[in-house]
Amino acid sequence: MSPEINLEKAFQDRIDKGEKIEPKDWMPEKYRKTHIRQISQHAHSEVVGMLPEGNWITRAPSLKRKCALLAKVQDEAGHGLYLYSAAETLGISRDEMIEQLHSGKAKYSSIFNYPTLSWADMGAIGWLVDGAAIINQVMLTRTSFGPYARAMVRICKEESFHQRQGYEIMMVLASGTPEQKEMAQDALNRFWWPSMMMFGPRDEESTNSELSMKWKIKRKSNDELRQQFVDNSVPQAEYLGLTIPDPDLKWNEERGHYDFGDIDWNEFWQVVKGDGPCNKERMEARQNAWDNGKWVRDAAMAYAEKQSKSKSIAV
Ligand code: FAQ
Repeated sequence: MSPEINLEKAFQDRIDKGEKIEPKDWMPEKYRKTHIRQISQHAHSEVVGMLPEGNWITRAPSLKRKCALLAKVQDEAGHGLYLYSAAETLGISRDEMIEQLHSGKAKYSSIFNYPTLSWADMGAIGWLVDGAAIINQVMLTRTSFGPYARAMVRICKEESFHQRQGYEIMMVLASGTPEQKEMAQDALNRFWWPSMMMFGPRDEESTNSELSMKWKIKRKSNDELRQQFVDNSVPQAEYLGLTIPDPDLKWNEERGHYDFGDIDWNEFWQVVKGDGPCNKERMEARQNAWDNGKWVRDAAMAYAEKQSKSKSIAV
């Protein structure tokens, strides 16, 4: 057996035993690359995900709502930072990851390319988008790469606060005036299908799943997680007195799950490929933030250099 095959076998044995892989451990090049791809895309999603909600901070209906939304958006920046740091342990720099986002080489979640048209969208995002994110991310707290799994523990706790604040906004609107209830229903109508798409393509079209399952990066498939999301969301919508916009949604006694209608995969791929309602606007906002923040990065670097020079003189 060649030394490379031996290493691969020992690596797979560790994964099968449920051991965590740490940054300095030997790993197949493809495992390293897959993690850089997934973790950096996840980080980009958190950072781009701040934009649709940031849009509503100045227009939140009360001081209490403004504080909660501000805290949520700040948490998302924090999630981006933990995740960029976890990816950096695999030998890629933050600058390279940002460059890949700006050039379109790296993706970010399709969901953040939809506009936020009313205050109810803040409720729908918290309830559905964070709800979908938690289902996917609880699985990731047990992923095989140590720094990613550990980052996900704290992220999941914060996402669960986000989900509750969103659902509470929906509860208040859904039990408010007829106009408020209508706003809540409209937000559900617009965010339901894009939230279903967050889990990625159907299993048979998920190109990365086979290896990711073998390496326990993913522990449940895209379709399994999507089903879990539907099963969780239906009673929540019923409690709100709102209707999920899917005429084919019905309980299947035999499967013990809800059946649901077809997802528009053409729309999904169009959005992923850069042609969704807000892709251009989102990338412009990120590029501008990067350009306008250059003086801050330069000043921080100059300060760090000055500090290290004065330390070396003192020694
Ligand atoms: N959007 O082979 P698969 C959040 C791509 S965080 C865009 O199944 P994989 C918090 C995929 O990259 C939300 N692209 O891929 C928050 C691949 O292309 P590639 C983000 C997508 O990686 C809430 C191709 O399709 N969460 O919401 C999408 O095995 C509120 C084939 O797909 C994460 O990133 C999509 N929806 O499974 C923030 C979690 N789906 O890369 C603010 C970590 C698939 O080969 C406000 N990521 N693609 O060129 C994951 O768990 C996985 O990466 C999946 C996709 C499940 C997203």
